Amino acid sequence: MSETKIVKTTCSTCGPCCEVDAYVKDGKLISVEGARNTPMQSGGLCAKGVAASQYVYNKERVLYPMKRAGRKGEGRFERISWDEAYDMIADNLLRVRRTYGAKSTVFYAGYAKWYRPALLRLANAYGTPNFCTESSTCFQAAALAWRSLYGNMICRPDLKNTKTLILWSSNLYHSNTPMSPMYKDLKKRGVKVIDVDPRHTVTAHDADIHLQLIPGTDGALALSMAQVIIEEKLYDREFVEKYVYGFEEYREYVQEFLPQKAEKITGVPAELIRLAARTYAGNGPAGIMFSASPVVHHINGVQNYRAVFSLIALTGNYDIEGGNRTQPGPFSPANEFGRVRRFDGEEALGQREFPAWFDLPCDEAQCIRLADYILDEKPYPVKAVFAMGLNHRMWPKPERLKLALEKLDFYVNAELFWSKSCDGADLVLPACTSYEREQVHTGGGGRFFFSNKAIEPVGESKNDIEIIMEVLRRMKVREPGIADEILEGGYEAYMEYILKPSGLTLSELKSHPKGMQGRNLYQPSVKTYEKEPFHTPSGKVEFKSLILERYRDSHGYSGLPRYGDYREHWNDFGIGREEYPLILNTGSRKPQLFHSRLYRMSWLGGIEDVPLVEIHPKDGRKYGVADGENVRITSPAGSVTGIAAYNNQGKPGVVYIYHGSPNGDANELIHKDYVDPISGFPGFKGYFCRIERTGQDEDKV
Ligand SMILES: Nc1nc2c(c(=O)[nH]1)N[C@H]1C(S)=C(S)[C@@H](COP(=O)(O)OP(=O)(O)OC[C@H]3O[C@@H](n4cnc5c(=O)[nH]c(N)nc54)[C@H](O)[C@@H]3O)O[C@H]1N2
Ligand SMILES: Nc1nc2c(c(=O)[nH]1)N[C@H]1C(S)=C(S)[C@@H](COP(=O)(O)OP(=O)(O)OC[C@H]3O[C@@H](n4cnc5c(=O)[nH]c(N)nc54)[C@H](O)[C@@H]3O)O[C@H]1N2
Ligand code: SF4
Ligand SMILES: [Mo]
Repeated sequence: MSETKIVKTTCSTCGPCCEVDAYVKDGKLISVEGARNTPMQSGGLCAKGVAASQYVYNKERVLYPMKRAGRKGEGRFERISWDEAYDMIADNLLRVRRTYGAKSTVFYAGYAKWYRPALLRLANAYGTPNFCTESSTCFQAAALAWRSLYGNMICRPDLKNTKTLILWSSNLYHSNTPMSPMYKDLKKRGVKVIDVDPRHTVTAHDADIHLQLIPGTDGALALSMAQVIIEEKLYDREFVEKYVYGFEEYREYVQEFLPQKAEKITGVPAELIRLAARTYAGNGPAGIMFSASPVVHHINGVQNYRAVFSLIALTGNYDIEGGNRTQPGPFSPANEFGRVRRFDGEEALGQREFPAWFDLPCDEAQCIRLADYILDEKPYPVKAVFAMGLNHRMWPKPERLKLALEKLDFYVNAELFWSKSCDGADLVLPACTSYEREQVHTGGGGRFFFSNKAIEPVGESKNDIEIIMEVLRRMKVREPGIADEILEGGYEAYMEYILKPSGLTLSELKSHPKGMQGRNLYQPSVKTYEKEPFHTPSGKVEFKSLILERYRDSHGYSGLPRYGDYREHWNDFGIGREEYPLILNTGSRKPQLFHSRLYRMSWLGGIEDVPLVEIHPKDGRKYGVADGENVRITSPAGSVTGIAAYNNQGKPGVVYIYHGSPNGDANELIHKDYVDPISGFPGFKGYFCRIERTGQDEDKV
């Protein structure tokens, strides 16, 4: 019998890549705990992380390269060797490139971030502008809103020095558990917290002021706060005069949002709007924490966030200690690595519909309409998709995308699990988890650490970057022009490459389980704008965006952060509002779920094996639905069944459902064209529905 050994490694079941101690016996992962004796780790772990063994040894893991053996979509596959798989990929991708041009191939990455720079390199070497990721629904719209104002990367709040913090839609106890100790520290330090959230969440519970707005009315709330701040002369006149473009028009526009009027739109009492405005502007320095998704999961999401982000410059909280600061560089060269999309003047997917996405600029294409591009062959044919972690459940009307993928000439998906998105593929490749590979990580503040391989890869699964590297090599043999020095060097050399700017070597890092401090490339600084102009067309913070103005006539964009209420726009989408009286909000995070991927784990997914339809008890009574009853939710785009769960965290009038369930996907309820015209992000959190009993409750007992 062998001893149980503890391996220092990382969990990457979701985003943060937490350091963990893996307990391994006889080559098997027994259990996982939060890392001990490691900076910033407490030994604790979130619910998803604790369930690691169910993740790694899940019966749905893809074990071998599998080639389609039946009709497309039929789901019959046969095992082949890696060698055959690589040849098949190289031959087919090159065939599509020769026949239709490189842009007809999409390289796609789902929500796993670590291999993206390498995949982008592969896309660049191949020559397609269509490198796409899950960011077609996440983060990029917030980044776009920010860049339209400030011209740089989103500036995060300086939590160490802030006196007031607005959490503008961020339920970090559920969505970012590793941040919760920070939140507790803020409270201990006496920082005033304002939480903007339609639900009284655990995070809202700890806030000093909770602005419980109707989903998607964030823009009206922010404009109203601006109105108070300007009216009461709480704004930073000097900063505004020197550095802001479009202030006069903005000042005039915000007059339309007196708190009494904003109360009617947002549902937030006028007095609370005033209090929040005075606290944010008067108890500085103050920061705003943004989220990658809820505000921009609305059809006016970009403008709503523009209105929110304007408050930072208005109050002079931009790039000062305790405000929202330009990053001193996270010192993570791994992030910088390869992050430039090669364009060569080729039209990328999404460029016609969402031109600001590209002007602002973004390093990937916008693939929210991927199903349309494949089915309509417009603006040009899309014939191949090389995907790593493509899950069709991310998109609105996922079944439509699933069918579209079956129409492709060639579709490969590298996956941990056999998801329904694999059924339509020509080839499915087994990828491994973080427990089965080595990886160099860049932590905060220039700290690097090495994640060991805790166990051998399950089945014949491989590390995604090694797969990418071999695909490149096989293409190069056939087509020598397809080359990339870094990808050709092998995975060890790749890790060395990432480390290079830090001055550390891989062998040093491997022998320091607690990690090491690398050379600091960037010095923190404040008020960078005193030294260089803003990277916007005017060189100033653009309350009126000149890039958005470019598309006023062609796309109807407005340079000002104009508030458009989705509840007034239902007509544009052919929706009869009386038939769908409730607002539908899908995907607010739950601690035990992560999009579509964790339902298959009984410890986690078992809590919700069919979708829970969270409804306020008042609405339950109004629509004749009891707690626990089987219900049908119907929207103008579709219908899904689930179980009614009374919940009074939100206000009456809104129904909340988590997405991605194999037993009723809320995304089937969202119309494919219900998107923000600027970003292309779907209105996941502000659509319309009705609820009714299915009358099938007897079946349950
Ligand atoms: N209704 C609604 N829809 C939403 C949202 C919402 O709030 N509401 N949120 C949106 C947002 S913000 C996001 S980010 C997206 C996320 O959407 P997705 O990125 O599709 O997220 P997942 O469902 O986790 O699917 C990712 C797939 O990658 C696989 N995978 C995980 N790790 C690896 C790996 O290391 N290698 C490989 N090859 N595969 C891996 C997983 O098994 C999974 O099948 O969903 C969006 N969709
Ligand atoms: N456990 C878990 N953690 C996750 C994920 C997961 O799937 N599961 N997904 C990860 C990903 S991809 C992302 S993008 C992040 C998202 O991280 P968060 O944004 O923190 O997560 P959410 O729960 O989607 O949204 C936060 C809060 O926004 C509120 N909200 C909903 N609609 C609106 C609105 O219109 N306006 C405002 N102001 N608030 C609104 C919700 O009530 C919720 O409490 O979470 C990440 N972390
Ligand atoms: S938050 Fe939880 S699931 Fe996500 S990486 Fe950390 S431990 Fe793993
Ligand atoms: Mo996301």
